[in-house]
Amino acid sequence: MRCCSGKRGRQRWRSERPTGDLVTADLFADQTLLEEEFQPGAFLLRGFVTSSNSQLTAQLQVILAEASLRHMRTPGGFLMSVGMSNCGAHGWVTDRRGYRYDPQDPESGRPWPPMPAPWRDLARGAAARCGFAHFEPDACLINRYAPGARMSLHQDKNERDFTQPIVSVSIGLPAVFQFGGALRSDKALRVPLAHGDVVVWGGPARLRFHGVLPLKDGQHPVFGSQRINLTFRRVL
Ligand code: MD6
Ligand code: FE
Repeated sequence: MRCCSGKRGRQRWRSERPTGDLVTADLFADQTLLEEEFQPGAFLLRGFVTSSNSQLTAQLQVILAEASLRHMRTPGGFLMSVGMSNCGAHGWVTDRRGYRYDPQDPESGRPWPPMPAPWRDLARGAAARCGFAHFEPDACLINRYAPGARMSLHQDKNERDFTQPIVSVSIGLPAVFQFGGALRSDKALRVPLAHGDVVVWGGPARLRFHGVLPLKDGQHPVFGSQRINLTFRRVL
């Protein structure tokens, strides 16, 4: 496994995080690597989220009151098991006409709610940590997984500039992220994601197929029986 910032071949442990907020241990007892480049261009930052759960809850509440979660239809007509909404200048939508970004919520005809500044800062910080210094997200897709919900293997390719990474934040119940290859049929790696983990995805990994296995039932002490995923992108 390679490290995600600085020189290749060097691993970075939580004690090296510049924030200095976690100085208790170099390693977890199980030697879990906290930051790793699990495939070239794909980075996992475990526990990178520092916002409190009450901040996250309040920010989500504001956005979802304005643009509620909904199950969108794929161009092929299937109803997605994941509930979705957006914030920021552009929102990802799908319907019978196809996948695209829309500056307005098609359900309300209004612009999507603004992206909270702490969310934008979190996404920029995670990207910078992985070598993507100038990431300025203009879209944040909010995905809500109830137990059983899944996301089948897909590529993220509705954005204009593939030199820009995607930053993905996991909240609530754990999930298994699938990370495949350049073809849908390529064998996929399974990456467990927990509350507070961030995945940064760019460079040679940018167009890899990826997905999420059906969410296992469970209870998160704050977020209950669901997983929320925030994916930050640069659309235009
Ligand atoms: C999810 N994530 O984790 C779905 N795409 O709920 C994605 O589809 C995704 O996490 C691109 C990069 C990172 C991701
Ligand atoms: Fe994706």
